[in-house]
Amino acid sequence: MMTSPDRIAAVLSDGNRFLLMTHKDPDADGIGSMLALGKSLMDAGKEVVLFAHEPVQPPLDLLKGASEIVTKLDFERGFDAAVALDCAVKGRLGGVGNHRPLINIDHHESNDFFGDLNLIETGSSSTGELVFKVIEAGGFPVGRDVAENIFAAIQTDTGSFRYGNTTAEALRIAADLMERGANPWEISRKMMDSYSLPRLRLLEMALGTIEFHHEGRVAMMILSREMFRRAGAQQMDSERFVDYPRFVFGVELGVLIRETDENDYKFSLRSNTQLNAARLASRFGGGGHVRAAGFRSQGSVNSVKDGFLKEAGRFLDGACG
Ligand SMILES: [Mn+2]
Repeated sequence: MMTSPDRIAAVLSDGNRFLLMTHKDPDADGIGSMLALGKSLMDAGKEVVLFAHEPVQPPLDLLKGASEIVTKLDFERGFDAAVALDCAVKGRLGGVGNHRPLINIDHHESNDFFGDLNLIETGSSSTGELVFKVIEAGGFPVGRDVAENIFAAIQTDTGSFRYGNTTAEALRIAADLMERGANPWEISRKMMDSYSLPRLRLLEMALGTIEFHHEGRVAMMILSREMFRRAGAQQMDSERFVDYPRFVFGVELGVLIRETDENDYKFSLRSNTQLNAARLASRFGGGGHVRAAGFRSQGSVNSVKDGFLKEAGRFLDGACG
């Protein structure tokens, strides 16, 4: 059952000690939402523990307050509630997801309402936007750092206010955040435009791998571990590369395949107009949003690729979707 921002704000008002977390391999929406809600609650006099599974990677480490995130938990003291942010399935929280009561705040179409309280709005641009609504409902403080982190969450999840999830409401909230001190130019330079040299090298290699299928309606980019090694790049450095194949005229579905381990691949899907990427990803045990989704697949590169292209073809032909 869906929980209102008011109800969640009331639980946060009543409690004193909270554990905040996001999914593994977090993005700016996950980390930005966590930092924003955390700082706002701290400014309201609450005790907050910010947890991530791994140390926060660049450029997310540039978000205000990122240095306060811990990767180990002291289990001696309990929490009044744990809050999972931007996480579609409980499995992506690991063991920390077992804390109760658990508040689930997210906007993924594939969210399965795993929390005790669930604020799930698939029409919301980002989890950051939902966090803003909870903060407003609770009357918790929105200082400059909070405004910046929510802005960063909305900006990155909407691809700088371009993707189909860009709503009038998201723009209104962004304007409100600007009035509270968020600077779009500064934040986008930090979060979107801060290419390291390894990222640029990796992009150069990635562009060379683009191939077209299904009469040019699917464009696919493949990154091997060897390419990451040669570029000196991290997984995070390939963020948003999947946009490049999608940008090509006539392409409906852009695909990025990343080799994460021996015979282990991570697929990122981006669709332009019709294809439901979340539904296509769910055929392979993944999920996400209508225009942006992903999944993992095991096997040789050719078998995972062929299996995917076959299913993608059925979706393009309108047999599914
Ligand atoms: Mn998100």
